[in-house]
Amino acid sequence: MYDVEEIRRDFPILDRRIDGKKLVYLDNAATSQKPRRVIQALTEYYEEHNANIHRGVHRLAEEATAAYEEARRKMARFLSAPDVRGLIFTRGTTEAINLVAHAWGRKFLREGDEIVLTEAEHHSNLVPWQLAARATGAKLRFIPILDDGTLDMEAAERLIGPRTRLVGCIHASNVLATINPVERLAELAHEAGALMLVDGAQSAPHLPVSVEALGCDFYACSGHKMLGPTGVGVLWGKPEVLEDMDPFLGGGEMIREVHLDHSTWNDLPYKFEAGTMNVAQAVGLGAAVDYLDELGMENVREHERRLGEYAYRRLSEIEGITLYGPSSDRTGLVSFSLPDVHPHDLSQLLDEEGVAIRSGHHCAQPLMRRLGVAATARASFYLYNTEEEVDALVGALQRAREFFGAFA
Ligand code: C6P
Repeated sequence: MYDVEEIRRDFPILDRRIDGKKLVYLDNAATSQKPRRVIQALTEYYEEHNANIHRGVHRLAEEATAAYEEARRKMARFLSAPDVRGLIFTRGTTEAINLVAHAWGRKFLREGDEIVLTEAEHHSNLVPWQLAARATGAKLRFIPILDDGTLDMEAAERLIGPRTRLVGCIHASNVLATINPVERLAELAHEAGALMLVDGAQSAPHLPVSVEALGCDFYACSGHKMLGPTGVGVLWGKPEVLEDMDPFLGGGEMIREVHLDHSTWNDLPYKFEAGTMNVAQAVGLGAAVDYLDELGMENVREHERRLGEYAYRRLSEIEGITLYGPSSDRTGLVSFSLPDVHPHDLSQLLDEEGVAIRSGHHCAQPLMRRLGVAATARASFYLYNTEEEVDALVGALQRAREFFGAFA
C-alpha cells in the first residue's frame, strides 16, 4: 500500500515552516528532497568508512571501494542496465551529456554529419552539441514540437537519415510534462546507422526505466532529482560504444599505463572516471535507489500520474490561466502562466504562503521561444506530495490572481 503520509515522515525537511507557514515543496523537477535514509548513508560513510577508493589496501579503502561499487551495481539494476561496465558515475546529467559530446562527438563527428535533437531540449542536451558541432563541422537539426507539446514524429522520420550520426532527446520534459517516444526515435536512429542518447533527468526519478527496453545507446540522469545527494549522476552507455570512445577527462584512475609521451586507458567504466570521484554521494545515491526500489517505481509513477492529473484539472479551473503541454499522458509537473503576472512575481507571492514553485525559462530558452513566452511558472510534484498540497497551490494562485488583478 502506497501511504503518502508515512512516506512524508521519512523526509525531515517537509516539517519545515516558512515564516510560520507549512512548507509546500513543489520544485521537485529542480531537485528533490532527501529521505532520512540517504542523509544517514552520507553520515555513516563519513563517520565510519571514508577513504579514497581503488587505491589503498587498508580496511577503510576496501570498505569505501566496496560501498562505491555496490552503489554502481544498484544504479545499474535500477536502470535495468545489462552490463555494469556501462555505468559511469558523473556529477549529473549535464556532465554525462558533455562526456558523450566530447569523448564520442570530437572523435567521430565530421563535417556534414548531422546531430538530430528536439526543440524542447534542456540546455544540457543542446549546448554541448553546439560546441561539438562547432569543433567538428557537424550540423544540428531539430525535431519540432506540435502545438500540444508532443513531438512531430512525421518530421522526425524525415529528419533522421543517412547523414544522422546521433539523435538526442529528453525522455520527459521539464517544462511540458511530455513523455517522448524515445523507443521509436532509437529505432529510427539505428535504421539510419546513428546512435541514440536519452536525457533521463526527468524520467529516472519518476518512471520505471529500462535502458534495454528504450533501446538507447546512452542514458543520462542526475542523482539529486531522485532523492540522492547533489554532485552525483550517471551516464549509462553500451559498453561496445564506450570502448570505442576517447577518454573525457585525463588523470588518475582512468589510465592503465602512463609514459612521459603517451598513456593507455583503464577498463570500463574506470576509463571515464578520472580523479577522486564523489564517493560519498554515490553511496548516498545507492541508498536513494534502495528507497525507490522499496516503494516500487510503478507505484511512484501511479501516485504522480494521479496527482498530476488532479493538479492539471484544478489549475485549469483558474480563470485566464494558460497550461502548457498535452492534457494527458503527462508526468507530474505543470507549467502555467497567468495573464498580466510575471512568473517571478507569482512565485515570490506564493513563497510568502510557503508554496515553493519555480519560475523562469527552466533552462529551455528555445522551447520558451517556441511557446511564445519568456518564462513560465512551474509546479513539479514528487512521491511525497499530496492533493492537499495541490489545493494549497490553487488557493495561493487564486489569491495571487486577485492581488495582481487589483493592479491590472
Ligand atoms: N532541470 C529544472 O528543470 P543537472 O543540472 O545536470 O542535474 O540536470 C540538467 C537537466 C538536464 N535535462 C533535463 C530535462 C533537466 O530537467 C535538467 C535539470 C532543472 O528545474 C534545472 S534547470
